[in-house]
Amino acid sequence: MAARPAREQLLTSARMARFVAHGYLRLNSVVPDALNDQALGVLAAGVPAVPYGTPVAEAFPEGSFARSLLDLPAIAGALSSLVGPDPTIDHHAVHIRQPQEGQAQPLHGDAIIDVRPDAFDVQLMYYPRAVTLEAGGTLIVPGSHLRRTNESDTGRYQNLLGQQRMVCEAGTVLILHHGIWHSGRRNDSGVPRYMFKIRLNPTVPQVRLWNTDDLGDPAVAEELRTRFPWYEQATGRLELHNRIRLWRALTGDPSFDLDHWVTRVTNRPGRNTAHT
Ligand SMILES: O=C(O)CCC(=O)C(=O)O
Repeated sequence: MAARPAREQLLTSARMARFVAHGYLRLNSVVPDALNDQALGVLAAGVPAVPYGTPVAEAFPEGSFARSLLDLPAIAGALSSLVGPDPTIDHHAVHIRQPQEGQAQPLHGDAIIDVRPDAFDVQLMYYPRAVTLEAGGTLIVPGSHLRRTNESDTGRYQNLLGQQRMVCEAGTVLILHHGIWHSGRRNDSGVPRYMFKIRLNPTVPQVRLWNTDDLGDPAVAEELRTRFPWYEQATGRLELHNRIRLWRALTGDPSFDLDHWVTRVTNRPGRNTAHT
């Protein structure tokens, strides 16, 4: 990728904590019109596949549409904060939902059960045209990303409280934790819905890659405590536990906690609990 983004383009700790709680980050209208206009032709023609693990610079050479997209400062800053300086391509795909196509995807996560407690991939979803409620925007379930499910086994769930339908202006980008439950909805509008997805794998430990100046800000813990309306009373607490564990990994601070959730259940006197 391009040179390391300027510090002011990196995410703050509060925004990282928000990503850890919500499982996504939304960047409204960050792609300029000229690139959005170019996108339609590029996406309609198809973007050639690359093998798993291809470095971004090799997959998308300087001057290519996809590279220009990833090098936009707001996008480069967010990606660098989440997956580090030189991610590789897992895969990418153009998703065009045709007008009146009559079907939606079932709810799914883009992985079989993924047991990594201290690493994650991100999926960038880019919408070059405005997406209306009727136009088959991506549905996401905030806060679902750390619940370990097996790909499309969530497909039988419908209309979870707090789910979000992607309605956005042209040039909007979502950056998702790979585990988040999502699906492409039915396009009932009269225009195609375009989306370009790129999944990126980190190549460095995801530790303090963002702007950590505000790490001690109370806003961090506040973000991490977010509860979502679809959470169960008890199992919802497990999500706090999962987030604390991820935050420990991301900050390299094995003592971080919220109200002793993890401290309590890892208290095994006399044993090394550094990695629990
Ligand atoms: O088309 C969409 O909005 C979602 C596509 C999708 O679910 C995926 O790429 O995994």
